[in-house]
Amino acid sequence: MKTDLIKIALQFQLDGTIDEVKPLGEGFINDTFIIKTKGDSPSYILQRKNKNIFSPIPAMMDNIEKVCQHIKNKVKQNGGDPLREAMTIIPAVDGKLYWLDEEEEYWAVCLFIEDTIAYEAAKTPDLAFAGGKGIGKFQSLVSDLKEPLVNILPGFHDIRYRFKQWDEILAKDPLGRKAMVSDEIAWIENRKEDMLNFWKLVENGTIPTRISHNDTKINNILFDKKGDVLCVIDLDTVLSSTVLNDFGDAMRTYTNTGAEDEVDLTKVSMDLEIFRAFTKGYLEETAWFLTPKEFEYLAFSAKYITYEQVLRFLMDYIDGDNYYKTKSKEHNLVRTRAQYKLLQSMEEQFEEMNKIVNAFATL
Ligand code: GN1
Ligand code: MG
Repeated sequence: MKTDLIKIALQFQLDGTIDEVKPLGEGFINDTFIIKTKGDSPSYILQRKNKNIFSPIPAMMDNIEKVCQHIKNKVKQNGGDPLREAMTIIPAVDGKLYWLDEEEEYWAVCLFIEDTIAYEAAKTPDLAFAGGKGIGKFQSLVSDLKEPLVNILPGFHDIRYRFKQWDEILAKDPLGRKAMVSDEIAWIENRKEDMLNFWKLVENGTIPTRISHNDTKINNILFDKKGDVLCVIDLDTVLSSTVLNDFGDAMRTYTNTGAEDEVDLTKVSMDLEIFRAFTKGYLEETAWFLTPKEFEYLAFSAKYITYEQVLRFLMDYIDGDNYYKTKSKEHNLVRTRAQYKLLQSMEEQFEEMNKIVNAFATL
């Protein structure tokens, strides 16, 4: 049955009269639409939230609302515009932060922020510097949020949990794809210990747990026309973990000279100048609260999250493409190889990356 998007949009407290509802963007997880209204009324973002991944959705929406309200209060105190510098969740007509349809699908709406740009790549150091400041500012703004968040994604960036999933999926091998990817499997196995050693420091508290975004890829940030970060979006994954996840995931996307699913691997590498610019912006906003251990592992976090992404794409490929939306049969494998090329490039430049972090850390 075709989903009646207008009917769904009408379940929310919107201003104005709906003109049209149409698909927006290319998210891998949720389905996203824009609700256009007539005249001067605002536009809205409508999302079908993926209940197979985020669970329970009502708790996720509560998390998002807590974070948004916290940021809005700070923005107001600083004389900013809370409707542009933070996401605004629009409740359903019954006051809930989501609407559950007859097919048990969860929908949520937020205000569309006009005159912004979302980038797929950081083409210039200036943009990377602004992105670093934006993510750093976000972390700094939520660093004193006292209200607890529900962990709706247990184990999200926890490599021990990912290895558990990995072992299960390799044992099942539902489509018999395992035999075709023995090189790729070795990429994962060879680095297992290194990754677990890092994660142990998070588990034993040597690296602190703080509120973090956990999905800081470049297109989850809205820039204004001047090139500054206006607002961090896609807050579905906000939870308590290490803030290094955010630095690492940003570096995975900002520094990549190719696409996440690049077929021509000669195009994929880590751009050290972009790394330098992002790190500078990020540390300008976060150096005041980061501990020496967090500084020490900043560069490593880029390798960690990129490695995790190689694992997640490969695991989804072997599992039969159940998690990420794919455009072709081999899409997850293409993504695996492209992310692995990026990981290798980071490994080659690791010493330089550490030097950059150290240079800014001592400023
Ligand atoms: C997903 O939802 P989106 O496209 O912003 C994924 C991230 C991955 C990313 C890979 C909840 O992000 O963890 O890094 O794809 N989000 C979830 O591009 O799994
Ligand atoms: Mg997104």
